[in-house]
Amino acid sequence: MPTSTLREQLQPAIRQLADTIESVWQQHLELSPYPLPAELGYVEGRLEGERLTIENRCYQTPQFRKLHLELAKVGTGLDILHCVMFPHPNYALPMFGTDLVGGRGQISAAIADLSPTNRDRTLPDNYQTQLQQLPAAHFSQPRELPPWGDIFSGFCLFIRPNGASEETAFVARVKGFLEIHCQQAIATPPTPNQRAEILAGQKYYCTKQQQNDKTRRVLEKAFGDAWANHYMTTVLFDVVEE
Ligand code: BLA
Repeated sequence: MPTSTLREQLQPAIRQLADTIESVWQQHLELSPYPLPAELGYVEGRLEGERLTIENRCYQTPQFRKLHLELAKVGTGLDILHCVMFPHPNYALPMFGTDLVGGRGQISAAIADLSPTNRDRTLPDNYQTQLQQLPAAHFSQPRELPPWGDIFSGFCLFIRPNGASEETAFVARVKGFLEIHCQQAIATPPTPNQRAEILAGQKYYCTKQQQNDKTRRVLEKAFGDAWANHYMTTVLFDVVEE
């Protein structure tokens, strides 16, 4: 996969996480291109006189409808990584999501989770067992989830990393989440009769994520309200009836 020029300009932790996500995907999954509308692959807007650049990478696999990795830069002050893995609705799998937001040498928000989307909103036993076996990591500045954050599991990690060592530890733990998820996904047989429940769970997840005003505000200021809403509901957190 080509390394982008935007990626080279982003904070080291964001570059490390982007490289890690793509290498775990390549190692474990059968990737094919995901057809994103051409005008949404690379987008530029202006935020209060500063340029917002967005670069999207999207794939699909037999188990996943959409793997989305987005890198964004707002002027010189704000770097963003966003990633979500949307399972096909015939696979009873949780949603992997991560967001890293940083500016001026510091990551202010680092969040990652495997979020259950089944009716009772619990992770499958195999996931729980494997997640419990990941090496323990300590972070000095945990952050509190916003009110819409009831979609996240008990394994959700939401911190403000303190320095390079905590950034590295965050990336390592997210790599652990991803490896567990990819291994479980390829070992999970499809369950065609759970489509409605799986789609309802994914819809709930997306509806909650669309309530993130901090993301919405950044997009609105650069591109306007209508474009921001379109982008949040069709690219970042789209719900499909497939
Ligand atoms: C927080 N997301 C944020 C913040 C900004 C963005 C500016 C505030 C940072 C801070 O409080 O320190 C902005 N994030 C973006 C933008 C994009 C983006 C513009 O992805 C895309 C272009 N968000 C996700 C995913 C998760 C997520 C997949 O996209 C979780 C799996 C979570 N982001 C998330 C949470 C917060 C956040 C929980 C904190 C929200 C709050 O404190 O209110």
